[in-house]
Amino acid sequence: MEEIREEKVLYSAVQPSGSLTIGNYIGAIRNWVELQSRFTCFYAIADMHAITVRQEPALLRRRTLELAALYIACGVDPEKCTLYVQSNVPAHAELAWVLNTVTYVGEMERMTQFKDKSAKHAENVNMGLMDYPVLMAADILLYQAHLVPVGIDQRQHLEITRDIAIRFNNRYGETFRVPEAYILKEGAKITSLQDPLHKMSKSDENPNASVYLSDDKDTIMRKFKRAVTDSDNRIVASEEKPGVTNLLNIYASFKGCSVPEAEKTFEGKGYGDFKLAVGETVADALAPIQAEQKRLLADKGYLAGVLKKGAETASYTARKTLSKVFRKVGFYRGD
Ligand code: ATP
Ligand code: LTN
Repeated sequence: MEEIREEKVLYSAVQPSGSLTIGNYIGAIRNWVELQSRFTCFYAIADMHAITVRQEPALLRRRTLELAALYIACGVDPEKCTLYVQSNVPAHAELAWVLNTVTYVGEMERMTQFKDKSAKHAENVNMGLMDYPVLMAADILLYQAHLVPVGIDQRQHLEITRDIAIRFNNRYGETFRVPEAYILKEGAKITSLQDPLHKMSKSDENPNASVYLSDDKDTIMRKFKRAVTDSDNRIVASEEKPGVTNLLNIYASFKGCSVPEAEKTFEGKGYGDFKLAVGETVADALAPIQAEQKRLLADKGYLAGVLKKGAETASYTARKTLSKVFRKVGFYRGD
């Protein structure tokens, strides 16, 4: 264990584009907490990515701070990792510009997320939306990251990041580490409570489909009570029972037990009791996180200090890579 520590660099980010769901928590942030004591971690709030779809400026600013508080409330420790806001480190935009020149328009047009978001925001298919993966590549490559913990939906962006890094290295000489996606199997996909064949998503239009980390106990209980299951009353995980399986996954994730252990707990019980227990478990787990987030948000000075220090640390590492890049491509540096 000791050997791995400090050696490998890990990078990840979430956009401050809406309230996070328990899917984001189980699939992403909770893992960050575990990984921060094993690796050198950079965790960012990707506000520059967020503006690729329209955002209300005041709301974006508020959500950025709320997300910082939420990371910390979930256990991300600013003493153990570098926590910062993407737009506070100008090197991201600077590197993205250079990387644009080794990326092809055709590649960007083929990205699944670009196609999905273009369809969803047909009135605003802006250059930033298309350039999203290049900015993400810049995020990761600036820190010479070995590993990028993300959910399965981000795999294609990681592939293009690797392609861009390899292409730049071939053209200009060894500059970037080629990163790898780090996708954990457990909890990689929490599904919608209303349509358990699809992923739970923070931008789902049906509020009953997702449990938000900010939901109060009554709301959580109501959403689980209405969760789609099936007509036979057995509480077992199987492919034919996606709704029940998802609830068992959620329960096991929050209780810290295995799915077979969860099945045992509910042997002989009905769906009513089961849903009640899942709701109680989630609400009990979220209550201290919510309280801590609220406490942190009341201390704006502390949060500002954490983010300032994070941006300074991140800038230091990012600048080193950026100087190397500028030298390699032939930018005049005055020496
Ligand atoms: P949107 O609905 O706007 O597409 P999202 O809920 O999919 O957002 P992202 O901001 O794209 O969330 O993702 C943040 C992180 O959370 C990513 O690493 C992503 O893979 C992970 N994640 C998102 N939803 C789930 C889910 N249902 N189960 C597991 N992990 C998830
Ligand atoms: N695209 C990611 C957020 C993101 C990210 C990153 C993730 C921006 N930059 C760098 C990993 C590494 C998302 O929407 N989940």
